[in-house]
Order: sequence, then structure tokens, then C-alpha cells
Amino acid sequence: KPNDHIDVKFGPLNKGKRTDADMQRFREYGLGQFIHWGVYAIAGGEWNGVKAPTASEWIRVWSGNTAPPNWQQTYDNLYKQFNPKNFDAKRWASQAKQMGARYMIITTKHHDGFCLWPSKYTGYTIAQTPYKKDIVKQLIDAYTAEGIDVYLYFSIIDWNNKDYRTSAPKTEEEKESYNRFLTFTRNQLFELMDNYPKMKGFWFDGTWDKAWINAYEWTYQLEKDLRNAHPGLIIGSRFRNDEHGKRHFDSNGDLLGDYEQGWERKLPAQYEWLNGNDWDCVMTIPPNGWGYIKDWSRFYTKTSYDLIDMLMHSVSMGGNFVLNFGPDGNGKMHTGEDKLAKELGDWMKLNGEAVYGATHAALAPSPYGYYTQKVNALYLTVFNRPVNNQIRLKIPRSATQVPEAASLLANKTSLKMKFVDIGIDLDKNVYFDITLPASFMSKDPFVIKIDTKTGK
Ligand code: JFZ
Repeated sequence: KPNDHIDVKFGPLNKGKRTDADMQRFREYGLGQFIHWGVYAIAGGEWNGVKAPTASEWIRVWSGNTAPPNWQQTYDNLYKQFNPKNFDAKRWASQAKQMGARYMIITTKHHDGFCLWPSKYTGYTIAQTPYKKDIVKQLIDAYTAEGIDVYLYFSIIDWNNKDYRTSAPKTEEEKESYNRFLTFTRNQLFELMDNYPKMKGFWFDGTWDKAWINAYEWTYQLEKDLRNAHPGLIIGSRFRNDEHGKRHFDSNGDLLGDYEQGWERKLPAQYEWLNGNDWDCVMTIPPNGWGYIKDWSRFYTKTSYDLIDMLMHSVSMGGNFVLNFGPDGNGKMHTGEDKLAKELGDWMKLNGEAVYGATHAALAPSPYGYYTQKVNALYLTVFNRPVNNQIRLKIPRSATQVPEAASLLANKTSLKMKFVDIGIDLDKNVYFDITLPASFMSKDPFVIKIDTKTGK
């Protein structure tokens, strides 16, 4: 209804889905890797054996009676010890490749303000550590060489910059100071794009403060300038808001940015919630905590089964699933992460066809698992195997693709499939039964590939 329309001047730069090659590539990734790495990795979620009740990368703001004395000052000096002697960008990239990741997001700067690249706009960077070498550069080179696209996580919140603030500036002095902060932020973003032309996009964070929200006119212009400087740049919805303070979506519900970035440690229950937008789900292995956590024994950590479930849930709803890793202060992944990367990779080698380039299928949700789809193929990843070994497909008569043959994706075994007239809603749907051999056993979720052809 046109009269419900709210006037928005600083809304999305483009409405509707992008159709260019870079965005198409993003859409087809399926699986990604997130890496949270910074000086918080040295602490590993604890200090002197006392475990922090906060997410490990937030340990600097740990307060309360369990926090050790002078923790904040100790934290601010950790960079003097940052010397990850086991860091090998090529090893991380080859692990990500074997896991099946098609893109990687690295924290160039988290809330603490510590930069993994030698920024010329602050002294709080990798260049000031005993390690010295540019980590962002090494990662971009190593991952790009493996065919994995690199995105840069960037926190607007910067606890190290004296001009950073949360509340809206009021006095002239405060305004001047915040303007300095905005210029600093802009300089760093252009510096990253200049230094690393192979980067594909920014994954923004820490954009919820009132000061940033009020700067909507300035952030609108910044987005324009960033995109002009780096054609194809991909930016999610967690970057800026409209002039009414609406984040992720503007006041009329239009997506801000190229994809919805609000699915953090959660998944949409229904495809309809997504309004057809592109999106990613970013997920931790522990319940929460993105940086390195030494001790995993104090909580449930997700299994590869959990992760495959979340991956297929995401892809079946047209999104990408991004698994987070928090390497330690020496540059090694947690052994639990190594194990999951291997298990997920082994599964992806057999079943990746149901993930890469696959998307949502317009079918009723299956009780057995998740559907994904490509041209001339439908995939059903089975988590709930029926006790009678009959997998029933329900295909609406309106569907443009019809099933022809079924097989197990992992080993190409063909499966019996027959049309069944079950006597209900024949005017609306057709049903097919696929028989799983009783002798077929699988401890992992498995994929049934259904070849389809166009026509009725
Ligand atoms: C942020 C960070 O604070 C956190 O440390 C981590 O980097 C994560 C990826 O991003 O945490 C958030 C941000 C947004 C929401 C939840 C946690 N959110 O919108 O629900």
C-alpha cells in the first residue's frame, strides 16, 4: 500500500538482488570459514586458570569479582608478546580447502582495535609486535591461491581509539572528536582495499552504537565511495542504518547491503522469513565465544553431525554457512577444530555436489531432512531415516521439474523410485517412493540425488 511507504533518503544504494558475477559467486559458496584471531588468543578465554564468563574475544571487558586485578592493562600489553611462531597461512588455507570452504572471513580488527595488518593510522598493530609480519597479506595470498575468496571482518567499535564513542556526540568538542574517528575508520577501510585488492568484501561488526547510527548521512556516502573504489565489493546488512535508525533493513523493510547478516548463531525456521534475500549464518563450535578458548570441556561443543545439519539447513534456505575457528596465540587451530574440519571435509568430498551452487527448492519441507536444488537435480540430505526405508517425495503439480531417477550421491548406487498414488490431494501433488536398501548403513547423514527433467 503506497501510503504505508516511509520516506527514506539514506536507505539501500540498490534495491533487489544483485545479478553480477561476484554476487553470483557469493551465492554459490555454500560453506565458508570464519577466523577470529587477535591478542585475545593469548588469553584463550581465561587468565591464571580463572575462566572468563564472557565470550573469549570480549575478555578485555570482563568485569565482576572473578576478574583478576589490572586485567585491562595486562590485556592492553598482550601485543608485546604476540609472536605466533607456528603460524603458517598456507597450512590454514590447505585445511580450509580440504574442509570444503569456498570463502573465508578474517578479523582484520576486532573491538579491541588491534590490527592484524600494519595500518599506518594507528600504532596498535601487528607491526608493533615481536612477530611484525603482515598477517592479513599472508592469509589473502594463501587462501586466494587455494581458490578460496577472502572477506575482511572489520569492527567499527574500537576500544583503542580515544575518539571512538558509543553515545551520540553533543558538544562541539565531542563532534570534532567523533569526526576524527569517522575519518580514521574511513582511512582504514580504504587502506585495506588498497593494500589487498584481491579482497572480495567487508564483513562489518560493532555498528550498533548511537554515535554510528546518527552518522547515517556520512555512512551512506562511505558505502558509495567504498563500492566505487572496489567494483564488485560485497557488504552485508550489518554496516549502516537509514535516517530513522533502522539497521539491516530500512524503514520500508528493504535490505541494506547485499545480503542479510543477522543470522548469527541462529537459523531461520522458515524459508519465508528470509523474503528471498541472500544471507549467511555464522556459527561458533562452542555455544558462544569466537576467539581461542583453551578449555572446551566446560560446555557442549558442536559435532560434525550438528554442523552438517546446520550447513544443509542454511543451503536449503538459500544461505551460506560459515564455521568459526579461533586459533591459539601461536597460530595453531584448536585440536577440536582440526578434528571437525577433517570430518566435515570428508563429508563434503562425498556430498559437496548438494552444497556448491545448490539452492532452495520450492517444495514442502521434508520430514527426512533438507532439500537443495540445481538445474536438473534435486538433493535430499537425510538425517531422519524412516523405519520402513521408504523415502516419500511430495512434488507439487505446479513444479517445473519432475523426478526421473534416484541414487545415493556418495557412491552412485541407483535407488528404486516409483510413482505412488496414495489417494490424497491428487489434484495438488504427486508422490514418489524411493527405496533405501536395508543393507545400506550410514553413520552420517547421506544425500539422495534425484535427477529431474523439465516438464509435466
Ligand atoms: C559480534 C562480536 O561482538 C563478537 O565478538 C563476534 O565477533 C561476532 C561475530 O560478532 O557479536 C554479535 C554481533 C551481533 C549479534 C550478536 C553478536 N546480533 O546481531 O545478534
